Order: sequence, then C-alpha cells, then structure tokens
Amino acid sequence: NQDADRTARLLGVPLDLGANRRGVDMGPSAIRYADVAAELAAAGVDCIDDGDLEVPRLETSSPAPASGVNDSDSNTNTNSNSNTNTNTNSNSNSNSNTNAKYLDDIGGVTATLADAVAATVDDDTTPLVLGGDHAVAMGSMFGSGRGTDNGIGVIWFDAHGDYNTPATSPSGNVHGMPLAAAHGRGSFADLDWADTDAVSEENTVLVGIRSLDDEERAALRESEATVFTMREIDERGITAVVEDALEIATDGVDGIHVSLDLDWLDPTVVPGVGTPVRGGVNYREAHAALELVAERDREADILRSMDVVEVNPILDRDNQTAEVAAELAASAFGKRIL
Ligand code: HAR
Ligand code: MN
Ligand code: MN
Ligand code: MN
Repeated sequence: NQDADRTARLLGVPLDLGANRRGVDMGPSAIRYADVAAELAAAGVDCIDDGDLEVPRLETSSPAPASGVNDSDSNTNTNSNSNTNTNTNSNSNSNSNTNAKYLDDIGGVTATLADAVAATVDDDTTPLVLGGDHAVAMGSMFGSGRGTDNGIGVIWFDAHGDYNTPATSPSGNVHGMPLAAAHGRGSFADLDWADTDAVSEENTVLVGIRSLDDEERAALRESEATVFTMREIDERGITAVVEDALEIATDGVDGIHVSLDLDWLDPTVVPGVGTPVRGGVNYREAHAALELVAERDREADILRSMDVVEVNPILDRDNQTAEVAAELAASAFGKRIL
C-alpha cells in the first residue's frame, strides 16, 4: 500500500440516454467487476461504494423534451434506437433544445448526481463517478464546482471535443455536449439544472482531441479553453502536454475535475467504446498522464473529482476496456510503480 490519505467514493451512473449505442449503461458494473476497489486499494485509497444512481431507462423515455423551448418544426427523432443522423434542425435558433435527445431525463440525472458529488466533496472524500455515457460529466462538474469561490478547472481526456450545443449537434446525442453545457453555451445557459458558474472556461483543457464537428471546432477556437490535439502529443510527448494542461487547469481555481472518456485511448487498446476514433494515446501514455495528475495532487491537493465514462461492455473484449478504466483511475488516485 502507498501513502495516499484519500478516500474515494464510487458513484455509478448507468446512463445511456446521451449516447447512440446501447450498452454503455453497463459500464459501472463492468468497472466494478474489473475490481476498481482493489486497484484503488493498491493506490492506498480507501473506497466507499455508494452503488448506482437511479437512472431512467431508454425503453421508458421519450427522446423529445417533454416541454421544448421551441418544439415547432424541428427534428424530434422518434426512433430512439436509430444510429442514423436524421437531424434537419440546422437552421433552428439557439434557444431550441429539441435537437438534444432525452435532455429532460438527462437533466434530472445531472441534478441528482451533482448533489451527490457536492456532498461527497463536502465530506472530504473524492468522488469517482463511473459512467455511463459522457453526459454524466455534467453532474460531476456541477457538483464538484458547487460553492467554490473561484470555480474549478477541468482536464478533458477525450478523442472528441464534446463541445456541441443542441443547435450545433449533428447527432442530437447529449454525450457530445457536456463541456459546452459547463461553459453555458447556447441553450444550456437557460436550463436551470446547468450550473454555468461551476467550471472556469479559461481553466478548461482538452487533451488528445482528434474528432471535431465543424461548428464545434469553431466554437472551441473562439472559447477560452485550451485544446491540445493528438498533434501536440505527437510533437511534444504526453508528459510535456499534460504538465502544461495541469498548469493551465489549476491556475487560480479551487481544484480540478478530471474527466476520462475511454475513447481517448487508441481503439486497439480499448475496443469497448461506442464512438472509437483511430490514432489515440497508447496504454502507457494514458498511465503517464494520470500519474502526472496524481503527482501534482500530492504536491498541491488539486484533484477534487474524477469520472471514467463511455465503457461499453457489449462492444468490449474480455472486459479489457473496463480494466483499463479501473487501472487509470488508480493511477490518477496515486498508484505508483515504485
Ligand atoms: N461529435 C459527435 C456528436 O456530437 C460525436 C461525439 C460523441 N462521442 C463521444 N463523446 N463519445 O466523447 O455527435
Ligand atoms: Mn466524451
Ligand atoms: Mn469521446
Ligand atoms: Mn484532498
């Protein structure tokens, strides 16, 4: 055992309403089966498992908002299992939420999770949120930043920018929007469950990005967030990039949230993700990154909360993606080789 003085609280969120592939709702079970508790114990971390949040099932949910801000003429995809893009909503105004599937249900889950995360942080324990699709990160971030004087920074390890709004999303899938929600972009500014003060935009850093939609790219370029694409990792190496990310994310805030989308890694390492993109970081680069987070945390107590998301056991082989998720969480929480 190692010297960490940390207690982690596992919060499972079996949400798949934000994604277009079924199966990601089984992520929390798979990560527990991969023995995340033992991995954390090896990091010297005590682990309390709070079980799973109650989450609405896709079978009993409606993709259209119950009360859309503007539900007149736009796309309300009624085929919830469709993988095809039927969006015809490109000219809708920015107040429209009708192109964000299941947004009402997801908002309810977000509010519940945010309360749980805020209570955990208040209790001096560190939430480790087990997704679920990446929409769960909204609850993690809103809860983690609640009540802080200066807000929190975020490091977003992902292949994707997750910076669409309901008005720009090509898919309507909310897991492509959580970071835009945290920055209060588009119609997220009007939603009462979206806490637009929790996350500091200039302390937001995306790492390993390699897939952006056109409007999403434009929005990120004009935002105050820092984006390190795979190109920067190619040129400068993972450690230099993550050192910079930590510097930016922690500057002047009350700590950081680390959001780990497993599709950050190369699909050859993690087959169990719904939206794989070739050209991601390898196994050792991923560990190096999260070990640097832990190292900085030992120096300056920066890590407030973390989530691991987008593990899809249906698409996985021998639970290896869930195992990688558990191992990487342990690295972030202080597991060391020596
Ligand atoms: N950018 C695409 C969209 O918004 C796909 C993004 C979703 N995939 C994720 N998020 N797993 O990281 O639909
Ligand atoms: Mn993501
Ligand atoms: Mn992703
Ligand atoms: Mn602490």
